[in-house]
Amino acid sequence: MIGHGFMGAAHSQAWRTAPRVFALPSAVEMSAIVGRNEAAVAGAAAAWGWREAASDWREVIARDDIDVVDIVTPGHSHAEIAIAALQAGKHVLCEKPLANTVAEAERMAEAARSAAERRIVAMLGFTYRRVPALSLARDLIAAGRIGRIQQVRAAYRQDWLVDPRAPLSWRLEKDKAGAGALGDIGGHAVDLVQFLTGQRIERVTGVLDTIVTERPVETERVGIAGVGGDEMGPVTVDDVAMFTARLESGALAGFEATRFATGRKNALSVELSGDRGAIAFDLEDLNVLWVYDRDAPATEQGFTRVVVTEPGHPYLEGWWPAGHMLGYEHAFSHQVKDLVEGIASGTTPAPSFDEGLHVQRVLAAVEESASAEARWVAVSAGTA
Ligand code: SOE
Repeated sequence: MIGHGFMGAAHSQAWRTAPRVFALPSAVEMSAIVGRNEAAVAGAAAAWGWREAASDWREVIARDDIDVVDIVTPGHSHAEIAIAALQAGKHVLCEKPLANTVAEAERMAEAARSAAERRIVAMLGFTYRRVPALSLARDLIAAGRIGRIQQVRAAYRQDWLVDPRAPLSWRLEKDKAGAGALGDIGGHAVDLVQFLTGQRIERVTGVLDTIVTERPVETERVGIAGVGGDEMGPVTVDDVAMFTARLESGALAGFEATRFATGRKNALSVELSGDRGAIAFDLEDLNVLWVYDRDAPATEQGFTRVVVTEPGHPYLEGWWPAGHMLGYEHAFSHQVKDLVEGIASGTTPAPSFDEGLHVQRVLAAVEESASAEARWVAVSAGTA
């Protein structure tokens, strides 16, 4: 594993747990975790169960006893590490976003395509696809249960930046994060809509906003928000992104990504309206899927609350007896399960780097639209 922040913890827990919960085709050994801060990476290795801590990722990926490289660093280093690892013949799991720019993402996708010819797997960590309720939603939609999708609403709302004194952590620096709410959480919403509908986004129009333009420079990294001092620095990314998109089918989707939704902690919500029914989900209630069936009798119309905790539901076979809930961390174990199975069979589990590249292109198109002055159309006063 390269990196040892919040995502390092989430992925480490999954590497430890998945082999205990699911019957995997290969054994998992947590060999080495890599970071530049020697004391911090040694602490992470001890806390999360990695056999050794190391400081040079190039040395580690060159080793014969390493088969898989899991990249959990900020986006600006993904391309260099992932391409080097694939070229060294290692399977790669890369945390989202695939990269910070379309150019980097294109090079990564190319490296993944050529690695696939050698049965080397490159998987991207849009982990929410593996929340059981969302996997179930995808299955229902693919089976035609809501018919032709005519409209989609997707939002990822958090509020950890509402406080103007919240420090300037790396997620607010364009050179490290690539984009703000748009790239960090808007990318999840884009991936999810494309995953659920099975359709790509073809066109977008959007606006971006930075509500707090200066923040205290981070003095200590703690969690995602960090700790700030007296020195101030500029915020170089968006706080809020709102955009509309056309899917391949022509259906319209509305998106919002924000860290300023006061009171919303981790609310990734999606609602898909079809001509036979509808499906709705909110990550803040992640064991539940709302399903609406237009064919139900008129006297029984309404969204049905499906509790996704039964052994027949996706990924539930490995966990608790029927009716027992899962949380945020479980989807990471599902990701490890699918990755290890993919490696054993020589097939890349979705999402592939190509899918990540398309998400990157969507985000870049939103940025381009947001920077084009022509997008604003004044509403004329009129007389009627
Ligand atoms: C912070 O916005 C964050 O941790 C994202 O970086 C993750 O991708 C998301 O899963 C939760 O929120």
